[in-house]
Amino acid sequence: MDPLKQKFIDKASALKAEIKSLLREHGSKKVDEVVLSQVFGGARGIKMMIWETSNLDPVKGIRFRGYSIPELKELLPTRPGGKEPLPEGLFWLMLVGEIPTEEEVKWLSQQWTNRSNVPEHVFRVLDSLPVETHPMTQFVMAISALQTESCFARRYDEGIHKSEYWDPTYEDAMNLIARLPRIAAYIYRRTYFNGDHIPPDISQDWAGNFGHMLGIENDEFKSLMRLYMTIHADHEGGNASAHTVHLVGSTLSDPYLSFAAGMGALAGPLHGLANQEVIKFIFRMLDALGTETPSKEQIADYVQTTLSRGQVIPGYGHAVLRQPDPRFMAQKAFAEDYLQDSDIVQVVWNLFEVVPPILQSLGKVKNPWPNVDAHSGALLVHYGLKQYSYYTVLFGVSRALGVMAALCWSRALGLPLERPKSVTTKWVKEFIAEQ
Ligand code: FAM
Repeated sequence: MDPLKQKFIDKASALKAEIKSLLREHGSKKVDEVVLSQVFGGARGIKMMIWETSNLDPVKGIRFRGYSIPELKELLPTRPGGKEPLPEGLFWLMLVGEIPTEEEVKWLSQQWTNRSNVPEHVFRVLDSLPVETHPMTQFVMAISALQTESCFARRYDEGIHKSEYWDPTYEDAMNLIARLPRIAAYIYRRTYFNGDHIPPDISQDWAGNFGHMLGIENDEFKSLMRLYMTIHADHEGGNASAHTVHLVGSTLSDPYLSFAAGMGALAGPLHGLANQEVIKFIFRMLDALGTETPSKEQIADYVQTTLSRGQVIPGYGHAVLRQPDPRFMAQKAFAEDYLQDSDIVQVVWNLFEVVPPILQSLGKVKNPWPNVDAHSGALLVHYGLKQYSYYTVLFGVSRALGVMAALCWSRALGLPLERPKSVTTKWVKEFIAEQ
């Protein structure tokens, strides 16, 4: 058995036994109380699932297995001489809870290279779609087409014992992650470059090779891709894409179909599509103002006009966070290191000053601060990746790392079918009347 798989099942078996005795002793302890406004309000804050790979603190932001993004930048292996962490290292950490060595990360990079072959029929499915099909639609369809390769579906069909579900889930997770950059790059090149595809360079790491296949041969851009793929990977379990993968996976739908479903959730403008919406918002603002370098006053006016039209300011606000998103701050730090002089980055920084007080003044926005999506587009534009309809695909490739690691845990821990309770408003009225 491969060393990561062995490590994973050793850890998961130990935790499974621990959970069993924990539930035997404390299973009836109350962990939460639900009020009516939460039932009508998108289930905000209700503790209702297990997600081992990361945890989101409203003030401190995301912690991957307890580590903050600045800590990961210190601790995770990088390319020789590089500054940004390799996403391979984050996957290892999320899967087994340990910071990997350089050797272990090298091994994982090689594994993903070995597993990266995408069957021809997936490209044929993509090529049959109109080229103007939204890249996220193409992404979902390609992942669904790839489901023919699912080890889980095949083993289930053959009658696998439920104690072994984790094994083909791990295989599918590793194979899917390995194949995603090729699929995502294919979508980019067919949509915007007339199908002028770039073959993989197997000497590169996972994110570096992705950058190469996109066609942006720039070391700084590849560093950005390593950072981008690391910080977008996981945001605990309740966000829409992660929760969808978790829910669909709980039916024992295989990892490919579960991930495709999650990508449908990521494609919503209140979630992952916000990264395209932010840059669209910025481009439209610059267009409307007739300048690349608007003043803070001009930006403030434009923001107010947007709000008065009943539209949200994309990239701002969050269902859980109550401080500037550390993922925004990590990208800001990258921009401070590499591209201080970029006009579009300056616009993002001016928005960071202007938007929060305006949102605060509305009196209803719980978090006026920027989230991860407020910064990413400006960095991509700087390096020439200006086709913003594509941005959510990048987010999706990264998100696979977290949700696939978490899915391995769900199957190894034997988590059951998820099935919360819904009620009707009639039930609510009767409930109130009985109080
Ligand atoms: N601009 C204008 N209004 C906003 C706002 C924003 N950026 N963020 C929140 N609000 C409004 C919100 O629409 C709601 O108004 P109504 O009561 O009139 O419906 C009110 O403030 C209270 O909302 P909340 O409790 O503060 O936020 P929610 O938890 O309901 O929603 C978000 C959270 C993320 C959906 C919301 O802040 C939003 O729409 N932001 C813009 C879209 C965005 O950037 N999404 C990306 C989130 C990201 F981190 C990700 O998933 N990738």
